[in-house]
Amino acid sequence: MSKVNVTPTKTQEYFERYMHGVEKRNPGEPEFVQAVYEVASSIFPYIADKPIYHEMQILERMAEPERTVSFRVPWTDDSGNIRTNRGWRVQFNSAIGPYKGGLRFHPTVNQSILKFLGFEQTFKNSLTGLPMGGGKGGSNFNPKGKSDLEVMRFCQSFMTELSRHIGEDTDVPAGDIGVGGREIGYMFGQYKRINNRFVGVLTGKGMSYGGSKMRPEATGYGAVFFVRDMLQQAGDTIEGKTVIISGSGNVATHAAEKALQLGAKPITMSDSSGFIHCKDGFTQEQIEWIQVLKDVRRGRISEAADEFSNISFHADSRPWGVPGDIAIPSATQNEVNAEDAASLIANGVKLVAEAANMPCELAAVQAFNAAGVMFGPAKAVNAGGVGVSGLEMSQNSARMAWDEAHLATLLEGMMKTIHDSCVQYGTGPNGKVNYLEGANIAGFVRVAEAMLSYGHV
Ligand code: NDP
Ligand code: 2IT
Repeated sequence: MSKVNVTPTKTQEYFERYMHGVEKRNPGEPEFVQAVYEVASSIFPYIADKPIYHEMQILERMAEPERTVSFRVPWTDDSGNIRTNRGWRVQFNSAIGPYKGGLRFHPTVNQSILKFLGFEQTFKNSLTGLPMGGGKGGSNFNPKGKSDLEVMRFCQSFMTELSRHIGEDTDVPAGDIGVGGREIGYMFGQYKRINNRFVGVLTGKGMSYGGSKMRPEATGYGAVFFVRDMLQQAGDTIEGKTVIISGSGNVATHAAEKALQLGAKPITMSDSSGFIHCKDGFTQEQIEWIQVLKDVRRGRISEAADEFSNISFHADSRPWGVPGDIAIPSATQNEVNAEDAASLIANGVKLVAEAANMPCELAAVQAFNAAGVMFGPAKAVNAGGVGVSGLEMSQNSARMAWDEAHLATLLEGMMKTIHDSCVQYGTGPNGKVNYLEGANIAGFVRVAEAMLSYGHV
């Protein structure tokens, strides 16, 4: 074991050397390098006076997945053609519990994106306080335009291969982009059939077969609870604030719903074809209509403007040019760039909360910080989803189903605890909270302690 004598002045040099190594070992994986950069830039200053972390190579080990499997997923389309996709599971870190994290089905999925998501998931899951390691998986399969039967055949083939790598105490996948209740149902059914065991191997299941109340709502609701807690910490309130949301899937629609319930005014949503704007603020009826449009009818967001006269559609653009108090990006990674950030800042945005994973490019985050805009990082803001997944695992192990009111209380409490951990680790000498640093450090500490206990593994 090499002895390293670290002084704060050496921190930048160590950080740069570390990032150089990460880039060299992960060629062609810009999203993964971006995620490591963001975490490591908070952790290096934190461990500058804690040489044990350097001696034990904790950050070096954290940036290497414990295991990555990739596999062929053959399936037959409705015309009888054999199609081939690629599937992956990145089992990133199991220091504090079984690998846990979603599955994404989207044509852009590749190893870099799944590694960034698995890396982030490790720290996010740690923040929840529950015993869950980090993992992520998925496929470059595009569910758009596929029939239900095609999606079923794909999910069954995907699970036939994935099933040998997962288990209720080993690795517990869930949903993410392109994977919702329908896909989880097909995959759980196939796992059960192959293994002849009814266990909590997936979360986000339907209520009739082991799903948890509040799991569908958890990510979006949790994100808005976190926003409310950030505002409260700053002596402000969410009531009356206009909220700009991107995306129109599970996370976005539930964020809009909770914002409305807490007295705020959600005014935009989007999909990959453009965004919709409702100056009056979406009503509950409109939000539910959009949920059915996207999750059941699988239509385009422009249809909302055809249906409601107070909603306008803006093709091929994102909502960041619309004035508002709070922005909650809830679609995908790198959907807010420096230019978008400049426009949000010019329009007077007070708070940006990442409900999607890494939706803000680094330059955008830096711009928000420089402008004094409060910034809530994804691993804290969207942790309610995996948090309630953890509670679904507990209920499955105990063969119990808790009621909705109990789970709603647990979710709200969990978000407050995560908020307070960010405050504990992220408050600077000026009394201002840097939530990005706070979340990174608080998430890191627990995983690092466990890794130190295990020795050189
Ligand atoms: P959904 O599949 O339910 O919805 C995704 C939404 O984002 C859709 O409106 C989709 O539009 C849009 N979108 C996806 N990719 C792109 C893209 N490349 N460009 C523009 N728009 C895009 O996914 P979720 O709501 O579950 O996930 C949204 C984000 O939240 C992701 O970053 C995910 O990782 C994160 N997240 C999800 C959690 C969960 O519990 N589901 C938990 C924590 C984080 P379209 O329909 O046109 O494709
Ligand atoms: O990014 C995420 O936290 C998720 N997609 C949810 C993961 C989970 O296991 O519920």
